[in-house]
Amino acid sequence: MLFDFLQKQGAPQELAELIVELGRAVEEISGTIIHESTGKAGTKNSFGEEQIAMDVEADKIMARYLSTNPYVAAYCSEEMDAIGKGTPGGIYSVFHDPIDGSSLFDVNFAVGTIIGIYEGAEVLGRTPREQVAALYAVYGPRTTLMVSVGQGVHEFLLTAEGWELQEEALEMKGDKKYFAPGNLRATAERPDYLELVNWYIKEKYTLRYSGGMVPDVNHMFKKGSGVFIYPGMPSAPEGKLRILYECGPMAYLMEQAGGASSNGEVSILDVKITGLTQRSPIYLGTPEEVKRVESFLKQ
Ligand code: FDP
Repeated sequence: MLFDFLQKQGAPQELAELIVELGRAVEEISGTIIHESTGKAGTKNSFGEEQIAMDVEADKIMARYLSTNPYVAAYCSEEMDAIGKGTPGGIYSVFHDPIDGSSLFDVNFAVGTIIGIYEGAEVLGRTPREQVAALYAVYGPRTTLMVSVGQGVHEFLLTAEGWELQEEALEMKGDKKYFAPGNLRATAERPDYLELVNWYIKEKYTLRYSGGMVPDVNHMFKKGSGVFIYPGMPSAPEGKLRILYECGPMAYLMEQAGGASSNGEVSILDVKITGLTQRSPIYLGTPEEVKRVESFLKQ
């Protein structure tokens, strides 16, 4: 089902096969999440952040699929210190966050996996616009997969029979007033962000913020409306979210659905990738909402 759909979307056979494999990895992560301990792993990732057991476990599952896939030339994740080598002759590089929203795992909120795929083994000096596909999985009461190979954004549901198409060609065209203000602490350092948040309150926007980028942005895709913001602040100008593992794939999907992405100046898809650990402020949503954030956040 997933393979045929991707081929109909124009994905080359190798890419479609790779995404089907990633779908299997997601299925395995989904099964593991249900039984995995919610505790800490006692280790830190390349960003110095404490890892939970599921970060380590999901990263291992992804590495097992990626290191043996004949189409993968290179891969890396938020949890890895260096690029992993794939198979000689591989054609794609894959960047992923195996569990996004780790801090929500122990309280049993939804978490996700985010994946961006590029052609070639080298990604530095390029831009997220060069991704040939992006996907994310949401592990909520159900497991869903949002995928794009450059022909719109489509949602699949994990069923007992495998991935079933749930919704085709999602579009960010609605005008419902949803806002998801990440890094709200920044309002203490940024009067412009405080002003924006107050504007949303005054205009009777509905808050939809769980603290997990994947479910929070997924809410916007499913409603076709809204805006997700994770700005920088003087003490952390680039914010927290990473270009390769989080911002790039989510921006690719957002723009594929007719939405917009921004780092405050340009589309996230046009930011030059200078390092594996590069971070960026990010705004995602309908074009109108992203424009509004850009006009408020000028600092
Ligand atoms: P987490 O640290 O729990 O993995 O990727 C980082 C992230 O989650 C995003 O999913 C989420 O949007 C963001 O952090 C929330 O950060 P704040 O608590 O700083 O708002």
